[in-house]
Amino acid sequence: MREISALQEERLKYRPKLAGILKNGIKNIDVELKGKTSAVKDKEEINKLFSNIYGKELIHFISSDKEQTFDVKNVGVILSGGQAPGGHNVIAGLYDALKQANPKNELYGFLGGPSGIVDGKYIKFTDDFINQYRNTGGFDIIGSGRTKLETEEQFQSVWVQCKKLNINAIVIIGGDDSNTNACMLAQWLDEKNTGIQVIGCPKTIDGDLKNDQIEISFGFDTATKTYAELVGNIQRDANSAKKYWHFIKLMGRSATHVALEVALQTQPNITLISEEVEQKKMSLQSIVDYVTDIVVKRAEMGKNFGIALIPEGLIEFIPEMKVMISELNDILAVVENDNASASKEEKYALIEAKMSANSANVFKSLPELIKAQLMMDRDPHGNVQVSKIETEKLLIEMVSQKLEALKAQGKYNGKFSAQSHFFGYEGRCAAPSNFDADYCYSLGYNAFALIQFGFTGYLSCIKNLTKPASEWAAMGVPLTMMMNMEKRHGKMKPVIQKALVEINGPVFKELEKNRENWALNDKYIFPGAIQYFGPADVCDITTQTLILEQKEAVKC
Ligand code: FBP
Repeated sequence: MREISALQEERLKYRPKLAGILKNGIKNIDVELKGKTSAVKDKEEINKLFSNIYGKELIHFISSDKEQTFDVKNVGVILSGGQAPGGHNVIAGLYDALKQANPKNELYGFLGGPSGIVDGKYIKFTDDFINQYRNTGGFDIIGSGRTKLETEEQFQSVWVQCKKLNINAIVIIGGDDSNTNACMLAQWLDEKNTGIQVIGCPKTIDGDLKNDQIEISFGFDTATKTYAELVGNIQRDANSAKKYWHFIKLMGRSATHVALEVALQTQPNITLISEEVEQKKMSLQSIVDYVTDIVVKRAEMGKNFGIALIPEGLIEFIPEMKVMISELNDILAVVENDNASASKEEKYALIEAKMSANSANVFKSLPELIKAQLMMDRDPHGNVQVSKIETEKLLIEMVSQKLEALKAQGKYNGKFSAQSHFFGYEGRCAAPSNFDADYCYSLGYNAFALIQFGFTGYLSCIKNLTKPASEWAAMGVPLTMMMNMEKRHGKMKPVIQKALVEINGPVFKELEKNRENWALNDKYIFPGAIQYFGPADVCDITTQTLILEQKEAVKC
């Protein structure tokens, strides 16, 4: 019996392509400063909160003929938040750069996310250990977690642990919340003159950690290709049996980048876009009407089947729901605290009494299942756990009811039999695509370049990603550039701003241009599995999102 699959064995041998100038080796690069930066919003407030690290210059790495020498560095690394394909390669890239710079450098991995560094739980990486994880999916190399770093005690513990291990720099691999942690920690460590640097790496399958500099977070490429394969397979099944409507919820806590990308790769009949729902102020009922209308029209054509993609975060973008959830977030903590032993029904009554009349009506109108799911604990960053809210089932129920009513009026004569699916965890730990394997390796390698030159409060950034890796640029982006103030747990807090789908952007426009056609005429695409070996235009292609956005960026 094999211990690992044949594919995994082959993938371990894959040598990721390094970004452009990083190929010269970690010792043959130099820095070009590209001008001061400022926060995306709430500049004064952010400047005040992050006075030590605010407004630093953008950094470009350039090649240097002169071989640089640097002091020995010990680095600690943390995987933070939800898993995303390629995380192991970020660590491999960081490790290789660090050892190439000086074999005496050491890399420590903190276990189980940010809590690992607070509690002093770690391992020291070795060649043999790292080699088992190259080009593999998952975060199991050191585990992950969602602990929020914000208290004085936590920061003091981080400092104690770093002193114990003689750590000079910490790399936090995470999404918006985790890089908010990185920014807070960088400020604190700098304020205390510890000399310990903090560098972030842009991770999240959600694809919402991006801006003018960060083209895409890692993991989005592999996760969307994995979901697109699954959606394509279901489309084939639906088109074969012609008897089911499939309502498929796709992961992506807030922004709809994942569902939009999967829609462009598969061309389903319906794709809901949360940002459009918010912009057009669509009510839950108007979304149900939109979906029902397509179901009815297809039934009139003899097609009692179809595919609808539903973004995970939809519920929080429906204006009446958004207001209700925001009120619920503030009320819930108090109700749970003061009435811990109350029954579910008593809690509902208390909540409804404390809500505005409108929100109370919205809450009351929801099926029991959804009410209970909305009451579940928030994550440590104050987010509603939307992955646990079964919006796909809510829509099926409401569409069914509407169709029954239409049938009673003689306006619908079809059959509606629906299946619900949720694709999220299926894609988060897939083996990284060639793109993510290369991108992540470069991000990790580049993170060490930033450390080597003494930077802190920066995000590792690799650009020009639609070009071949040999043309990718290596950069550093100040974390404060991405920060703004937002309400969390009822209080205004500094956080990294999420990049939502732009309704006037080229990616949404592509869907908008085609969706009417895709709704009624079946134009399904079946992408199939991710390919790792073969021609570059099959194995190394990036996402439609990246291609369309970069085309637009070149035009501007
Ligand atoms: P990150 O923002 O940490 O990358 O996590 C993203 C995500 O995969 C979301 O898409 C999803 O809503 C959430 O994690 C699920 O969280 P959990 O893993 O805690 O169930």
